[in-house]
Amino acid sequence: MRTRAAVAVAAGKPLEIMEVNLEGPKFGEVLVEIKATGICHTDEFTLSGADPEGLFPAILGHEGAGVVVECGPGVTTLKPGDHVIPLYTPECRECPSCLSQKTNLCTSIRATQGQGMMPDGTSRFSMLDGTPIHHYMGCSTFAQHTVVPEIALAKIRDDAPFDKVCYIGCGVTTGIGAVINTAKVEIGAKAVVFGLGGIGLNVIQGLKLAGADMIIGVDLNNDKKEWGERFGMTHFVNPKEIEGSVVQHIVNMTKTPADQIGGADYSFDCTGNVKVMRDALECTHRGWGVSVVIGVAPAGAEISTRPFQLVTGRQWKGTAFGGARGRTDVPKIVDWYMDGKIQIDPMITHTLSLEDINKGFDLMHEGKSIRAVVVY
Ligand code: NAD
Ligand code: AHE
Ligand code: ZN
Repeated sequence: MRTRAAVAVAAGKPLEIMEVNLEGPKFGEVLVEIKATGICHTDEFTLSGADPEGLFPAILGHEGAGVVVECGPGVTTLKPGDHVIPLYTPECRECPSCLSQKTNLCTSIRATQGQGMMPDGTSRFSMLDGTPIHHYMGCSTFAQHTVVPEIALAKIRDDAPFDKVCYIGCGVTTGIGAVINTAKVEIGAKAVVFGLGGIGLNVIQGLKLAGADMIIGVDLNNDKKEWGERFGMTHFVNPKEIEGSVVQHIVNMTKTPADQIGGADYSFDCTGNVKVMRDALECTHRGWGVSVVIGVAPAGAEISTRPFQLVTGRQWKGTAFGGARGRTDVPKIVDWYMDGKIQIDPMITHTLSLEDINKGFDLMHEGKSIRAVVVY
């Protein structure tokens, strides 16, 4: 069949909207009509050329929601008409990682996914002249139709709006999951969130749900103060507007008469900047501070700190997709949204057509959007 897609033809170039060929689903695969997709900073990271796994041409997009059109042979858990969210972290429930119950990082198809291919090592997408186009993160939601392995689809309820719950395909789950699954934040905690974008605001929302007392947001953009406050941020810091280091500033803010050491119980990097990651670790409390890396950093970037920071009890952790097991957890998060337990609508600041998808990237660069969503 043919479908419309925004194709990343080369690093650093705008996406090109075109008709592409899409082969039907093979064994264990499912053809999905994408109804809506968010634009995440990770799409921009790969499009920019900073992603060591970036491949071109490719159909990017990994934050979608849609409807099953056709199931390939061997598919048993989905049928045409089911509403689904594609998962860049699949859940096969059979690989050593899934069976370990220690991680959400299913390894069953990670190698071919990283090569921009379906599990059999081939692509379903091609240009009209026959040139193969890579899949992206196993999802390729910047196409009106896509093929996704069955194990990488979460079946969701039929009454959830696609243009909102698509955000659960990455940003919402990553932010809230980082708090609940990875950091396991407890009631009364003091936490710091670096970067108040589409992920950071969901970390704030998660911290509020978890019952944190002090939620400090850090961003270079003062417009983000009001955004953070809408979701539960109690204090805002713009590192450009303080005296001295952001680490010392946060340590001072978290001191109490009874605790003159100071430091946050938890911190979260939602910027992808390795200097920020260091600050995020070093502003946590001696003895027990936990810092969670969420941001993804360019090829060649490395994090550093004095080992003393770890010797004295701080822990560095990382999280992908908020530690969520997609097929199990995503339908529950959709229920939380439908039951009013979490907010999504206010964070979707812009709705665009596929033709205008490059405007979504412009809005992100200008710091004007939280999430831009393409509706097909
Ligand atoms: P975004 O562009 O919406 O937000 C980034 C925010 O960080 C902006 O508000 C920006 O002003 C702020 N910022 C930039 N540099 C800063 C600095 N030095 N100090 C303080 N604030 C700074 O991006 P997003 O969609 O929220 O994504 C954030 C990061 O998370 C990206 O690196 C993205 O690739 C990554 N991400 C990771 C996962 C995961 O599973 N680990 C999932 C989704 C996104
Ligand atoms: N290809 C990049 C890695 C990017 C990365 O870490 N991706 C996250 C999801 S970001 C979603 O917006 C992830 O899931 N990582 C786990 C994995 O298996 O990729 C690079 O740096 O090579
Ligand atoms: Zn993402």
